[in-house]
Amino acid sequence: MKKLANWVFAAASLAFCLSVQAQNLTVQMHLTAKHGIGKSIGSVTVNDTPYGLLIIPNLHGLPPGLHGFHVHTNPSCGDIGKAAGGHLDPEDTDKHLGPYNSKGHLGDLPALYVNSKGDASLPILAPRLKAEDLKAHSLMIHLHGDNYADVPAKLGGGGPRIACGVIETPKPPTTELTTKETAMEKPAADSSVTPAEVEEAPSK
Ligand SMILES: [Cu+2]
Repeated sequence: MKKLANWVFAAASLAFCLSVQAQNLTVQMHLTAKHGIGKSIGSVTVNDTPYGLLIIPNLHGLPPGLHGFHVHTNPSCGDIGKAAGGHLDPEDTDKHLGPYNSKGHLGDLPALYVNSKGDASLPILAPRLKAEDLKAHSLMIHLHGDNYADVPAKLGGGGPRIACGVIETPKPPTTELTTKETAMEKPAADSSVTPAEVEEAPSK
């Protein structure tokens, strides 16, 4: 009997470990374009850590300075990034409060630093996110910074969507294909149009 109990415990532990396993993903980033995808600017790797999601950019060809950086809802970068919809907001908070406030968009990331050569390599940490949360969404870089607030301008005051990457759902090694693929086919959130347009408003 004890043996059986041990076995059950071992199996349960294994299942638990598999389900909470830390993950990493690499997202290929491109400049946004009106039609199709723009020029490649490198990639961003995200890793689960005990402190949250560590986001490591390996990007080039961007305008120097600080840029708004977010997870957007739709796994699409088309139409100069507008196809990506609004900031990832599964709790429907409708608030842009940055990466450290749990009452706002889950997809609000720390701003991205681009050096004078146009390269971004400084890692940033998003404590509320896991790699799993990003799957089947997109990463977006905006021109200009992000003040992690909706004032004086909505959505951190970011400018146009200059670069984007679709976060692919990697093929799982085992059999559980169905749920993931069904999730990807879900229609885009209908809030997608408004935030994109509001966000573009501050740009000239
Ligand atoms: Cu954004």
